[in-house]
Amino acid sequence: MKKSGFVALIGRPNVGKSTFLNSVLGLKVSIVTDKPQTTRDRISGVYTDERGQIVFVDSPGIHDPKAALNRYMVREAMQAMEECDVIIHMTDDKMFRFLEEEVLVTEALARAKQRKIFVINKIDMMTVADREKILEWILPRCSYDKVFDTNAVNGFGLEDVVNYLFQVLPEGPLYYPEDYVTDRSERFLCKEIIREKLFQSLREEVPYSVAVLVEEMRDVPEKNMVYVRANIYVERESQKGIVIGKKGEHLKKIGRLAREEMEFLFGKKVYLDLHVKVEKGWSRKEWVIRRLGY
Ligand SMILES: Nc1nc2c(ncn2[C@@H]2O[C@H](COP(=O)(O)OP(=O)(O)OP(=O)(O)O)[C@@H](O)[C@H]2O)c(=O)[nH]1
Ligand SMILES: [Mg+2]
Repeated sequence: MKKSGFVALIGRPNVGKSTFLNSVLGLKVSIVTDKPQTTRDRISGVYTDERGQIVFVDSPGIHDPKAALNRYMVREAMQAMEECDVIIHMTDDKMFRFLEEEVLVTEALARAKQRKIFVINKIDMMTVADREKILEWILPRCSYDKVFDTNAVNGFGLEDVVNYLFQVLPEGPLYYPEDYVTDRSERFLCKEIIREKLFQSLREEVPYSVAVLVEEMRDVPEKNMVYVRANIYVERESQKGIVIGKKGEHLKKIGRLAREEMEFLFGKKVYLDLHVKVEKGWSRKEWVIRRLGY
């Protein structure tokens, strides 16, 4: 009999949840940037070996949601937590700087009945004393079955987490085929790749005003190529100018970076057709975020 189950990655924004998922899988399924609130949706990443299958569910960082988009993000995180067998609560070296968000995470965790493990990520950024301070604060507030130290970038500690999960998960079926890595479609991955390049290169409020929708995606067999047409939505006319850049240079750069990554993903040439549109104040409107896929 094999082991299997669902494991939710929960934490404040920017602690390294998506990096952790990609590192465990050895494959990028969830986008990563140096900015908080990068991930907006739940994304499953499926890890399979001879012991069984772990379905990791990456989730948006928990924060105080003000706009409609942010409420959607936090709902996604809460749902990931409800539907899992084990919760990984991840934190990082900036915990005390963003303590209000950490409190939101621990409050949500206190309501969850599942087995919880605490992962102190970015251990490379901490002293032994920093680590102790984190544990002193967290342990009286929440009960964990186990604590792990990790560096999600270089992979330190990840194997220990996976080994432990296989110990505690129940016997069960493989939920997905053995070669399956994510529940998300190629269309979704394309939209996220474009959003990652935008998120990485834009500043201040602009990344948070960006949404991407893939309008068309089709194979062009005679050219052994994939054609992708996507719209980039921003909230204001001035942001459209920023995304396009002087003489279109910025949009061209985004397009090149995204196309290269899609070509790697699909193993063939990609023609990427990008358009920028203004959808006034979209992130604050419940009905518009739904139209944009949230
Ligand atoms: N030094 C160091 N940096 C890390 C580590 N893990 C992740 N990072 C960096 O932390 C930043 C945030 O990583 P993400 O994986 O996007 O974080 P996240 O928790 O998914 O963030 P949200 O999606 O915004 O909630 C990136 O710049 C990563 O390269 C680590 O162990 N050590
Ligand atoms: Mg993330």
